[in-house]
Amino acid sequence: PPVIHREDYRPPDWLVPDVALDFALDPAATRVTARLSVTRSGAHNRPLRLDGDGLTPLAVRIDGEPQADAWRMDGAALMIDLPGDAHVIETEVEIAPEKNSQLMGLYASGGMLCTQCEPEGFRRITFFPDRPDVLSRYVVRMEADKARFPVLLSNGDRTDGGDLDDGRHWAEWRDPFFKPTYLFALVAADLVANRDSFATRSGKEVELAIWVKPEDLAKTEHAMAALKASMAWDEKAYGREYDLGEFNIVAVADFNFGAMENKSLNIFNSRYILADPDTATDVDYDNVAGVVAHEYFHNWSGNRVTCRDWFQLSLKEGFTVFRDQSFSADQGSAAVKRIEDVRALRASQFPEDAGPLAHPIRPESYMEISNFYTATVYNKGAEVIRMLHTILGADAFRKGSDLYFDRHDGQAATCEDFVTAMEDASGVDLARFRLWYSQAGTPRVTARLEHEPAGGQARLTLEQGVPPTPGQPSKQPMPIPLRVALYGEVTGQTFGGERLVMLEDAHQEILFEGIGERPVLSINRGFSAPVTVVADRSAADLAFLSAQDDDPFARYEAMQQLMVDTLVRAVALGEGDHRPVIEAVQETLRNAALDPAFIAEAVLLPSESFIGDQMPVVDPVAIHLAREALRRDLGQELEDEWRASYAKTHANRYEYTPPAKGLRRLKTVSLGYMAASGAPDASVIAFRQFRDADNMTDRQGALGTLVNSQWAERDEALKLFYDRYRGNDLVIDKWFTTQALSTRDDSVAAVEALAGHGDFTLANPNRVRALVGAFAVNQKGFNDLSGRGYRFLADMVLAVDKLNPQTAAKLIPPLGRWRRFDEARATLMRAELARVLATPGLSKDVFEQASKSLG
Ligand code: HT7
Ligand code: ZN
Repeated sequence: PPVIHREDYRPPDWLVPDVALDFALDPAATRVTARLSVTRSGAHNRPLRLDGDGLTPLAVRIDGEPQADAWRMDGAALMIDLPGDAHVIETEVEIAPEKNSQLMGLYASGGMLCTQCEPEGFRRITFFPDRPDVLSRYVVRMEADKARFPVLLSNGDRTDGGDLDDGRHWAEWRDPFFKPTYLFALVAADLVANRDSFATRSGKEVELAIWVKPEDLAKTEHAMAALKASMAWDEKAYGREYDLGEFNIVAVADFNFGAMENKSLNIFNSRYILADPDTATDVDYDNVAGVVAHEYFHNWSGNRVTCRDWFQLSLKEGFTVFRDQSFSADQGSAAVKRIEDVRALRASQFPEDAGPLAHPIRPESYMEISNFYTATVYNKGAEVIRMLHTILGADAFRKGSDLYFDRHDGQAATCEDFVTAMEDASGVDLARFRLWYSQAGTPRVTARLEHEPAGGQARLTLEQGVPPTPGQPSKQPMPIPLRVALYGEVTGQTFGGERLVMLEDAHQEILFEGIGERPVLSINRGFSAPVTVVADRSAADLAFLSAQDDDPFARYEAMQQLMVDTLVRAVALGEGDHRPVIEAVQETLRNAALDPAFIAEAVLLPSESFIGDQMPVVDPVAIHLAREALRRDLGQELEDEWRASYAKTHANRYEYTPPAKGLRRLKTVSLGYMAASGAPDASVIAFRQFRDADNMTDRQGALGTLVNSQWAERDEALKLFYDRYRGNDLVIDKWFTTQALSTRDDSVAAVEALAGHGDFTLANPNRVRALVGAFAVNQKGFNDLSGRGYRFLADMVLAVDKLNPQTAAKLIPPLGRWRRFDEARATLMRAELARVLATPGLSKDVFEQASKSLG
């Protein structure tokens, strides 16, 4: 497949200021008539190129005249030579939504018809210049069978509609805002709405509606509350008001991603809309609010100001993730939210940055853009925006975002435009900061602190290096903002509080004066930069920080580092000294001043995959054994504390509030340690929590512990869970995932068997991710030396690719980690990648990921 390069960008030859679309909707055969007003842009005589994908033109008219030979096909695109500078082009095509298993373009899901156009799905609906820098005003007319599809929605406001003969009806929608194709949406369905309204700060009333199946209506309250909170937050935090009279959200069961920010008609994967206490965990509730906020915030960061080309994806995604993270931090514990976000970054983005698929947040090339909706573009992109916020300060950052929105409203902009606006508004030179957009790889910062007691000085020596990544063998030093504090080891006080150190060079020294006692280094507080810090601090210093640091993230980080150091040593030597970790965890558990939600995060051991990331060669079995041994010792040595903590958190009636969530989290974490201790009554306690739970957080928490065990109650719990929720797809997804993540020795066999279960289907991306995606992060099961895990994944990639290439391609990265493993596993993984690549008829999505992964 051809490779597209960022440097080859050329502005469009033809613009399409206005478009009228007419849909005669039918799942088997939908007729699409498109009327495009096109205008030549610049002085050239190049033809009009209308992208298409799988379309055959049934009619082409130019200025009302049918044309037989004034056009030609160039591959899948329709090319028309036009004499004048402005014309009206009409095309007609027929598409079959019910045969669309890729879920891109117009497709059928659960009896409804809906669209997904980002990034290049619009060309599967009609011929059009399908690129984000062609902005148009849309008028959409659609007609459909009224009984099957009583609800007809599109972007903007509904302007007209009525009944037709033969039981059909029609509706017309107009969107006054110029938008690119990827923000177009249409829904025809039999749904009901949770309706509400929101008064903007300038007094405009916005009608809100969340459309779902009738049986799901009661599960939309949380999403509606989140939507209204997001609308208010964007006004307050960024001065951004909503701009239309309607805002619709539709929940869909089959969806390739989390949700889509189509102008005023957001379409959501139903897992990010539906929530009630019986079926959704606290994490699900948080995700619903976060994704609702994310899509709503795109109305400004993405829609009003969009992207010039897909290389600029992080312009809207990185910024919008930063905005949704800030929103969520404001809704509950900011400290816990930061810990969760950093954990997610380390779980998905750091490995990406260290592997064969590494790319800068603004990539330089791609074969298939869908492969670049990555943790790097989204999450590292958000960290880059966060660093700007840290470097400029909140006020200058806000001036910069105001300038960016004002300057580029209605335009398709670039990452460069964003940085320039920040620079212009703040007066801060960001020339070198731009390296964060062009260089891939996670910078590694080493820090050494030396104390000269006689002179009362401390010297902090910092060095940075960015590892080589594909296509970038050597890198320049980047500006890295590090929030730093020095603590007196005896007094427990900081010397002068926190300071922001800008590490600009490869090597830098910072002198601290007035340091009268041995200082302990607290660095990268709040995770101020997305880097790996190697600070060579003793176990005693880390324990001290885990108990004393006044920055909650730094406190958490110190505990994690202590645990990682202990585990890495244990893997290398076969045994380790668990005492320092046990004492530090005990101190945290006993600290009544701490938020239970924070305690629950702080006492959790790092994941097996994160431990592996710290080692030259990953040994999944040794890591699992070392981690389990530490879990067991923590469980046994602190048994009284876990029991006390469980008892304290147990007797709680369900409510969805930050304190109640924290107690639930600590309860299940305590249960896990009680089980790890081998306490004979742990199975009874776990089963009781499972059986008596009045909410899904407690039920699933207990099920996770049961599923990892050899207890007799395990199978009974799985059966009870399945029987209770049979038919509820989102909960049955949890049933699959919990088993896919099991740490038992039989997990590969269990997952293979589950792929043959009657409820497993390759057609639904949520189900594929729930079983196959989850299993691929199960370090022990997936990396089974038999190679069965790798074979299973490759088989699934090939099977899913026939239906849905985007979903198939997303399953590949775990196989690309072969360089990190021993020779035997690496050989097995490479063989599976080679087998995938040798398969005829591969999609370009899978080809790109598999070929890059094989290297
Ligand atoms: N901007 C949206 C991206 C998206 C997407 C990308 C590829 C394939 C399907 C997709 N559905 C939605 C989601 C977001 O970031 O808000
Ligand atoms: Zn987004």
